[in-house]
Amino acid sequence: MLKFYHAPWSRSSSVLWLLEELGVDYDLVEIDIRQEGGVPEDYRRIQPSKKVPAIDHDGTIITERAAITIYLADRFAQAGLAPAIDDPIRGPYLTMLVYCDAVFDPSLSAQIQGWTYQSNHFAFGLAEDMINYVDRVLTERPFAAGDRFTAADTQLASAIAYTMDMMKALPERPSFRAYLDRVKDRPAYLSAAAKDQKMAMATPFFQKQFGDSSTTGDDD
Ligand SMILES: N[C@@H](CCC(=O)N[C@@H](CS)C(=O)NCC(=O)O)C(=O)O
Repeated sequence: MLKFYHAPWSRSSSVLWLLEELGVDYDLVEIDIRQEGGVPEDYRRIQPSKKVPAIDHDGTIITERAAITIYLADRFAQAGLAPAIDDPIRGPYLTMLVYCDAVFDPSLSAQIQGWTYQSNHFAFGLAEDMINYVDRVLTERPFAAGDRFTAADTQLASAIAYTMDMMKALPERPSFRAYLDRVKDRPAYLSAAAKDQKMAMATPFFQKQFGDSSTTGDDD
């Protein structure tokens, strides 16, 4: 049995997309990370920092989004989203997949927080270097690892879509836009997005957010 611990519109949304791509059965356990008072303490036995995503596959718990993505793509290899060990794109695949959480996410978060530092102060380096590197990668090849869609794209495209389109933190670059255009009509992407939206709109946090804004709109 595969249990997936998830919160809509969060970093675990890339894993939801991956699960849809893989076409496997899973039980979704929703963790309301935005609830008042925080995530209940008993979730810590699944994820040590009480974060999503996490999975429990036949009793084995796996945490950390990159590890979960590698695990699922390899374990359900019939979907063809994990380049084989001897595939020439296995190296770029692992690099980009891990890069998303080890460099993209923390360096951009540091920039959003307004941190001032030098590249050698932190393992993830500078956001500016990350942005130029991802731009170069996506100018040189159509997908994260090479010429075909892999599980690394569920990570990279989710990261770009969220930070460029929703947060407006990642600068718009033609390579980023063209890349999102290449993945946005995938049936698994669309079905994951629809599931996520439905779940998000059923959470008190987003109901309050969107409810409040529509009330404001009525008053105008
Ligand atoms: N290192 C974790 C980070 C996951 C993470 O940051 N998850 C966020 C969702 S966007 C979370 O659960 N936040 C809830 C909290 O910090 O209380 C991973 O890669 O899986």
